[in-house]
Amino acid sequence: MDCVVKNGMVVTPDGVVDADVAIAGEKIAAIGTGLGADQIIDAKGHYVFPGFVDAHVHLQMDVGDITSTDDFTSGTIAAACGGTTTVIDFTCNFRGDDLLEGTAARRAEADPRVAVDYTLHLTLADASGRTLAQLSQLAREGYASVKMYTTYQGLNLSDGEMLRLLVGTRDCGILPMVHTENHDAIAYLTAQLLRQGKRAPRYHPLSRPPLVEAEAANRVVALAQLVDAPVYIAHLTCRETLDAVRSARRRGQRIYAETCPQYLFLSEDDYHRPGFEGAKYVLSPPLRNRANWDVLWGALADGGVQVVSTDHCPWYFETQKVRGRDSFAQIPNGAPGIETRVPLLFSAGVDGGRLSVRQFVDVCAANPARLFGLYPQKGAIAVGSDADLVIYDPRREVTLSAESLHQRVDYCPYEGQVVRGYPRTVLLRGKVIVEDGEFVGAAGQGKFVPGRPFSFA
Ligand code: DUC
Ligand code: ZN
Ligand code: ZN
Repeated sequence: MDCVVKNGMVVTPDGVVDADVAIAGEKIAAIGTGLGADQIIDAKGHYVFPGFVDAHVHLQMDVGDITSTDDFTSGTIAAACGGTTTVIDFTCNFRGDDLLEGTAARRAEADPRVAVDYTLHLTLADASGRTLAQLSQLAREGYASVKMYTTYQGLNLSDGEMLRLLVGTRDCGILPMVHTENHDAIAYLTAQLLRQGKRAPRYHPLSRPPLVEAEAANRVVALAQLVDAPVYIAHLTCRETLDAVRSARRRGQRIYAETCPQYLFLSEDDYHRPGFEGAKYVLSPPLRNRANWDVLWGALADGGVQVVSTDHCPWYFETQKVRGRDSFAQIPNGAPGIETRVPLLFSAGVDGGRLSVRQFVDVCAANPARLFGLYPQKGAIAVGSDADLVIYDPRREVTLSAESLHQRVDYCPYEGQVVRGYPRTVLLRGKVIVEDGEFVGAAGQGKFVPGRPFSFA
């Protein structure tokens, strides 16, 4: 054994056990008591969690002439400090682009820079014969998921394209993640608001109300039912979309869903902050009313929603968000969250009594790993799994603040919020990469992790 994490409360797939976790090379070699090795890490009084998996991040993503502020190094260092050891980003090709080229380009950006392990959702922006053929080639090379959009110029798919792609992904054993908002409805509502002179950030949510999201989700779910394809609904925000997911599942459809911390902790009230500050919260789908918080927490507890990921997509408030001073429609969409997801979910979820420790690990690690073909290499503390471990102090109190976080951006949406519980030590494939909350690893140490075809029961 190279290393033993001793005396922690180890969260295994079978429950929480007081045990040691022994590591040989990059893998977990044994879980038991009285284990020894040259290197001992004391975890007494701490949880030992599997490294957390963030299934939805946008690092160094170009939008027009600006790029989201965290690159593959800064963003994955922030992820690591927050307990996340695997992230799933996206290829950045648009309609008509060559998917193989897009994938190779994104790999070239990420491979030398990542500080944690990662994989990519393939963005399917058209349903051409070439795209479908390239999809099946890439599926054989270990890409286990795709992203499809019902909105955004250059990305939004028609219903016919969606159907063909649902068949293509189904036949490759690939789980499609779908951004569901009705493109034409957003365009109509936005134009109407701007015509009425309603240009401030607080009008952003009115341009994309819950029905805009739920209509697209219902439509995608119906298309998936027509061709018996599984679907994963990205960033579900509200009761209306949850109803679509729940009724599909009652019909026997394989429909999965994620939500994000912003929809559990923030609300449309944040758009009414003084001055232009509401722009910090302009992301899509938008924040909803507070009544949805309990709806979403309930769905995480009862399995209605399987995953909490971040949609991390930070923009500088001072230089980038301000582009939308004259129109909410020009504010770059997105907010930071890659570093704060796990502490927020543990604090309000486990410490706050809304989730069991096991449910917390399921939604933040095990379920995303299962759905995207990485389990049990990722998302589990089990013999043979990668030795990605988070030694977590359940009592440490931290005040979240842009100043102390590692995310490369000039604000924190949760500024001043106190969380109880925080990662102390983080291991990636057996190596300590975070110690006492500070990153001690290296850029480029992360690896691309090939996924296996979809088989979630
Ligand atoms: N919405 C998206 O759809 N993508 C990136 C960030 C955001 O807010
Ligand atoms: Zn999206
Ligand atoms: Zn996104």
